[in-house]
Amino acid sequence: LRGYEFIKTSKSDKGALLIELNRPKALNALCTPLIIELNQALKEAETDSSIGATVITGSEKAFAAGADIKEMKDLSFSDAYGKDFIENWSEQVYNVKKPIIAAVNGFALGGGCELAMMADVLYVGEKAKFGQPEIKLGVIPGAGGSQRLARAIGKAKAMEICLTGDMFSAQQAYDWGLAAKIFPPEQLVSEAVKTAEKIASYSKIAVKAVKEVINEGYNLGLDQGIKYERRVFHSLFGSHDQKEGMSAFAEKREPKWKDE
Ligand code: CO8
Repeated sequence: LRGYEFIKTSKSDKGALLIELNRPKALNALCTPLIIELNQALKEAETDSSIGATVITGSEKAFAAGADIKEMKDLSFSDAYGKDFIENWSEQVYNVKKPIIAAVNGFALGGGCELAMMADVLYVGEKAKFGQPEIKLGVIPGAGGSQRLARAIGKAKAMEICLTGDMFSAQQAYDWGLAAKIFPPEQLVSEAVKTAEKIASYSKIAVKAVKEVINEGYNLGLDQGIKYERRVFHSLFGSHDQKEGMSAFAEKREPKWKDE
C-alpha cells in the first residue's frame, strides 16, 4: 500500500486492512486531503483480493473531532452546493462493498461521529466520546448524523443530542445499540482487527451479500426486505462457494473459498 500523509495503512496477513487517521495536532479533523486519502485507501482495498475487511481507527485521544472547521468556515453556499461538499466523499465511504469496522477511542464528534456511523460495525473503547456539536457552530450535521442517529437510537435521544450538542459516552453508545461491542481502550484496535480477520476468512461473495441485504433492508419495509434477502440467498446457489461451504460441512473438512 502506498504512503499517505494524513492516514497510515497496514495489512495483516489474515486479510484485514487497518487504516489509522493520522492528523494528531488537529485531533484528526477531517480535512479534504485526509478524506481523499481515506477514500483512496478504501478504493484500493475494494480491488485487493487479499483484503476481506477494513478497520478505521484514530488515536486514543481522538477518532476524529469532526470536519475541519477552519477549512470550512469561509465556504460559500455555491462552493458547498456546487461542489457537493461532503456528499462526494461520504457517499464513497458508504458505498464500499467490503465491510468496514470503526474502532473508536477518544472523540468522535460531528463528521467523526458520522464517519463512525457510516461503518458497518462500530466497536468502542471505554473512554470514547460521541456527539453532534454542529448546533454550537450554527449549522447541523451534514453527513448523515441526524438521520443515522435517529434510526439507530431513536428520535428522542437523537433529537436531544443534535439540539444540545452534548456528548454521549461509549457506554451509552453500547447500551443504546449504536456500538456492537465495548472494550478497554488498549484492546480496542486488536479486537477490531480480529473481527476483520474473521470476516476475511469467509467467502467474499457471501460477505458482500450480507452487507448488501442488511443495508438495503434498512431502507425498505420488512416484507420487501425479507423478499430481497431471499432473492439474494437464492442467487448464492449459483456460486462456487455455496457448493464448497456446504460440501465441506458434509465432508467434515475446512472449506476452500474461491470468492466466486
Ligand atoms: N476542525 C479543525 N481543527 C480542530 C477541530 C476541528 N473539528 N477539532 C479540534 N481541532 C484542533 C484545535 O483547533 C486545536 O488546534 P490548535 O492547537 O492549532 O489550536 C487542536 O485541534 C486541539 O484541539 P483543542 O485544543 O480544542 O483540544 P481539547 O482537548 O481542548 O478539546 C475538543 C477537544 C472538545 C474535541 C475540541 O477540540 C472541539 O470541540 N473540537 C471541535 C468539535 C466540533 O465542533 N466538531 C464538529 C465539526 S463540524 C462538522 O463535523 C460538520 C459535519 C459535516 C460532515 C462533514 C464530515 C467531514
